[in-house]
Order: sequence, then C-alpha cells, then structure tokens
Amino acid sequence: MKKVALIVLMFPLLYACHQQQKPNILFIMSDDHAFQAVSAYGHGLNNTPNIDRIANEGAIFNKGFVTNSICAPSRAVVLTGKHSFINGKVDNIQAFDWNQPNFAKDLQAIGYQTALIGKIHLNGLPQGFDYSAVLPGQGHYYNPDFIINGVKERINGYVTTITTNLGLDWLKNKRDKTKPFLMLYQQKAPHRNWQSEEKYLSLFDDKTFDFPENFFDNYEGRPAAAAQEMMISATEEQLAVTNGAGGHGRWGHDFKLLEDPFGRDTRFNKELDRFTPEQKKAWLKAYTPKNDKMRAANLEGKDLAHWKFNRYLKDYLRTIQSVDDGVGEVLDYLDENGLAENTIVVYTSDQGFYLGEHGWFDKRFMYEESFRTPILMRYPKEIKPGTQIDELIQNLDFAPTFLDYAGVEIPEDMQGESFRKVVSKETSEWRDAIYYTYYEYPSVHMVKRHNGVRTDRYKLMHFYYDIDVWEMYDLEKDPAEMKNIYNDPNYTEVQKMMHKRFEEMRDKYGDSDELDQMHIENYLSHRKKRRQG
Ligand code: SGN
Ligand code: CA
Repeated sequence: MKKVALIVLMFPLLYACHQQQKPNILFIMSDDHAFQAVSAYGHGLNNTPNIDRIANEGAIFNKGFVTNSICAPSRAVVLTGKHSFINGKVDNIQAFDWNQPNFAKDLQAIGYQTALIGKIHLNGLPQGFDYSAVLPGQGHYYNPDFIINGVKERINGYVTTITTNLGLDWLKNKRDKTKPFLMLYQQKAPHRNWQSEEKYLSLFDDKTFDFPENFFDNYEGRPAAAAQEMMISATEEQLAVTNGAGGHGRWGHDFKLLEDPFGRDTRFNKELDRFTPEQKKAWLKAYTPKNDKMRAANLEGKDLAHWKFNRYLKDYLRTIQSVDDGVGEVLDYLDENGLAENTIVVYTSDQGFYLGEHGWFDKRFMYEESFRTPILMRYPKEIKPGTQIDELIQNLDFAPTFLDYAGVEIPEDMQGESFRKVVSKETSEWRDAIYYTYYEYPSVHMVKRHNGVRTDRYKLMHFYYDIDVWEMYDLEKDPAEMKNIYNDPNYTEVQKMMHKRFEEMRDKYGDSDELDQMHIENYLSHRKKRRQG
C-alpha cells in the first residue's frame, strides 16, 4: 500500500523528469545565406567559426535543398512539412494561412514551450508560439521595428544583434525551465541590401575576391537564365529597364555609392535617414573614401564588373560575421547552462544564394547555388562529431524530424520524412530524388516559373508560362550547370528516365498541370487587385 502511495506521490516528479528528457530544439535560420559562405563547406571566402562548430561537433549536410527557393514559401514549408502547392504559400506575395497545422503547434500540444524570434515574413500573428518577437515583413537592418506578441515597437541598434539579444533574453528570463523548449531564432541577414554592423564596415577591405569561373556566362541554351534580372554587373541599358523595380544590382541601393552617379537610384540615401547621427557618421566614414577612390579610377568593362562584384561580396560577407557572432553567443549560453547535451541545434538558411555564379546575386532558380541550402546539425546524444551527410535532404524534412525526436507521431499528411536515423547513421535507406517548384513570376528578378526533379547525378527542369523549355544537367560532368543536355542524343535514356521520375514526383506529392494553372490565375488576379487597390 505504502509503495503505491509513494509512486502516486512521485508521479508528477517522474512526469516532469520525463518531460525534461525530451530534447530542446534550437532552430537557427538566416536569410539568403549561401553554403559557399559557411566556412565549414570549404569555399575559403570567409570564416564562420561559430556556425562551423555545429558541424564539427555534429553533422554537415552536403546535399541539403529547399523545395521552392524563396523566403516566405520556404518558411511555410519548414513549419508545415508540406510542399508549397499543398500548404498554399507558393510565393512571397499571396497570404499564408496560419490556421493550418504546423510542427510548433504539435510540440506546444505535448508541453513544449515555444518561441519565434526574428524574421518570419509570413503575414498575420504567428500561431504555435508562446512568445513571438518578429520583424514586420522584410524588416530593417538599422533601428528595426519588431512585433512583440502582436505589439509593434522600434528597437534602436543593429538587427542581428537585437535578434540575438531577444533570443538570449527569452532563453534566460522568459523560458519556463521545467519545460522542453523550441526556439526558432531567425536572422534577417545576409538579405539584400547587405548593410553591415558598424564594427564590420571595414572587414575585408584588404582583400580582393576573384570572380567565380562562370561569372561571365552567355546563357547559351538556357533562355530562362538569359531572361533574369539579377546581374551583379548589369549594363546601363539593362539597368534602365529594371530601374525602380529592384532587379539587377543598383548603384545606390546595392553598391552604396551613396549618390548614384546617374542620379536615379536614391533609395539607399533614403534608408540612411533611418540611421542615428552616430550610425550615419560611421557609415560615411567607412564608405566615402572607398567610393571616392572608385569614382576617381573611372573603371570600365571587366574592371568595373570586378569592383561591383567585390563591393557586393564584401558587404554580403560582412553581415554574415554578425550572424556568426550571434550563433556563438547562443551556443555559449547552452554550454554554460548545461543545455548543450540535450538540445538539437540546427543551422540553416531559407535558401541558397548566388555569389557571382552565372554573374548573379539573389536566388529562385533550381540551379544548385540557390536550390541548395546550408544545413548543419548538432545533437551529441545521437550525432557523432564530424558526421558527413550526402543524402538528398530537403527543408520539407525538418518538421517530421523534429516531431520524431520529440516522440510525436508524424501526421500522415506531412510530406517530408524524418532524417533522424540518417543523421545518426542507423540507416542508409533514403529517397533517391527530390522535387522542386517556383512560382513568383512575373516579379522582381524575373525568374520564370519552373519545376523539376533532381537525382544524385541528374537534374531535369521545366520552365513554363510564357516559355516552354526543358533543361537537363549531368551534375557529375557539369556541376556548374553550363551545358543544357536536354535532347542530347548521348542522354536519350537518361532523359526518358528523368521524365519518368518527374511524373512520379508530381504524383507522389500531388502536384499537377491543373494546380500550376490555378496558381497562375490566383497570382494574376491578386496582382490585378493590388494594382486596383
Ligand atoms: C526584396 C529584394 C529582392 C529579393 C526579394 C525577396 N529587394 O524585394 O532582391 O529577391 O526581396 O527576398 S530589396 O531591394 O528590397 O532588398 S526574400 O528573401 O524575402 O524572398
Ligand atoms: Ca531569403
């Protein structure tokens, strides 16, 4: 009898202990962070020692991909574990339905305490989070507004630092320490227009970066690639077409020639108005001498392209340095509070980015640099330090994976799969193909609608709507995707096989020509309404 009473008495305690056994989840996502700019991937552009720590003490994913290479849709895929055409958030423009299930809601339901901090880029009040402190829309780099539990307030300072501080404050002071936690800690950086923190304004000044090999691409055999508006070094004619619409790299906004020599692009000057006098002073001090030197050099042709490429890349990498600092602070907090062992840490981005490959910045295309995304993951209980993952993993898989770790049954209609056993190396059984869709067209950067399938070696893509073009690549022979081998007689069998895989993928995930057509109609009517309203 006594024994029974004791067990009954101890039950809440045992329950609490059991709850604590559930792993915490710290999901770190930055915006537009190319894997080429995470030093753990070995490209040698920059140093990200804190992000690298996650891989050194855990796993690095060499074939991590998104399903739709653009911000808001990617976030919707992460939350729901469903492709864009199922969760409904196909582009940055149309609304996201927060009423649908998401993995944060599922974790909340079993007693997790949940927080969402930083950029989310989805309209409406986030659902599934006990605490949220988010940027409205894209947010600002300097003195940004935040919406904290639904209430807007301006916070002075630099956005990356503020986001980190909000995250640390939640971990230290707002968290219920008896509960397992889920924290989505999501940075705005390194999103365009790459405004760095004051202390990094001169980082890389002593460095010169070489063009990637295919910077001067002629887009032969790839008409959709030729039609984009995301050139780092566009001609004046190209700039004139897109000026105002924000496409190709712009003198003021992107290259920060504080006054546009052609007198058109004053948007960046306007943004400086947001700065405090001290911030502005630091910026002018750093940029004015560099800009004067550039103007005096009267650069042309390849030299001018090289200057633009360097200005772009350095600004981009500078913003990443602050992201890395923040990761370091949060990892230190876990260490110092005995949380490292029982916390799953993921570092990723909402998609990849072009750092001059094909002459570009931005993303959207299913070509590797933007289709891929960095994924690094640490969980000492199950992942060995230095693990390399070469399976085809997608951002679609995060939700079911986290639910798996938390011991929640994965809802049947989630389309991703748990990669828990892949990353612990308990299984080598995994999918051998992945599916991709992109919809936001016509829009900024003018990347045409397309979809496709990628296997370990080959990629088949279809561009449609105002074009009907297939592309195919042999990634083993042509990793830079410069030669479209669609209809190449040497690949007839491969082409047949890839078409079959493409149809299989569309069937498996529930995509179709009818859905594509519906998205086109929705998009056009939405744009029309916006123009009228
Ligand atoms: C803004 C950027 C674009 C970028 C989109 C989407 N222009 O429009 O370059 O492609 O956001 O980015 S900017 O001049 O306003 O920075 S996303 O990450 O939100 O998808
Ligand atoms: Ca993005």
